[in-house]
Amino acid sequence: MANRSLENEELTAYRTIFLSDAHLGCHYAQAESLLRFLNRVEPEELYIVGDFIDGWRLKRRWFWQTVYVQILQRLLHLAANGTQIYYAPGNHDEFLRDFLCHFGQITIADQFLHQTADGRRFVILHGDQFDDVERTAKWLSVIGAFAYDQLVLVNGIVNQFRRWFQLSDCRFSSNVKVWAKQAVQFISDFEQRVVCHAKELECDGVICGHIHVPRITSLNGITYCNTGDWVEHCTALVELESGELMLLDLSGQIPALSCRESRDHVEVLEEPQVQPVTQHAFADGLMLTDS
Ligand SMILES: [Mn+2]
Repeated sequence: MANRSLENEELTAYRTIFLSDAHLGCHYAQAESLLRFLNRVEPEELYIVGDFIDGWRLKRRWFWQTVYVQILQRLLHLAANGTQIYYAPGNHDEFLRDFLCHFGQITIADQFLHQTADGRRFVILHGDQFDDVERTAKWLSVIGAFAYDQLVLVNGIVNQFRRWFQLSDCRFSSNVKVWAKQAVQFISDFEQRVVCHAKELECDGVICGHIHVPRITSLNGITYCNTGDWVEHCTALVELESGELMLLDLSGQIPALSCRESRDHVEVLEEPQVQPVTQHAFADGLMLTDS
């Protein structure tokens, strides 16, 4: 299947949009692409699934661009026009975990429950809570984040050379992660843990971010969705009016366009189950949303 970019295509009306790991404040954040995407959508609900702002980076060296302000302005504009915005902070923007609140159209909570139009219940959270390295050896995670940044930098330089020779870009930093056997084991453990969490909450699925590996699949009968990121990929998970979930690739760099068009990367979701409508309520740090 040929790669297609959504850059210049008309985007359909989405009921809900889920995105994560924009890492604003990091030099490699693809903030312009994110702004272009946000300018073209007006969902009923927008979930920001953590690591939207890179507090670790900003603490080391303040790096703030006009485009970040434009992104925040666009989010406020969406909220003013009726979009409900739900923000589940991640490890890089964990400072927001001290500000769990609900004001107007914007809610910040550790995790949310979302019900799709076809009645399935999903737990929404960043996912670092289920990353063993993050929980037990944070220093290792900080070194890992630094090494990752360097890898993205080298990858950018290599791609610059490749473009001179009219070769397509390669995604070296993702590949290094995927080639390493331990990394594969890490991703699989992570996915199993978040899926267990969804099962414990009697949800049909989980939507998370954190590991920068965009994916929709079914694991042990639970739908696992990872929104990807806006550093290496430009991906967002969207819910259509029917309740169907799709992974969008806004860069055209990976062949994951939609459920129907690339089964290799994104699987079609199974038959929906009808669930009772949940109410807005806080319960043990879990925010329930009523749609
Ligand atoms: Mn993270």
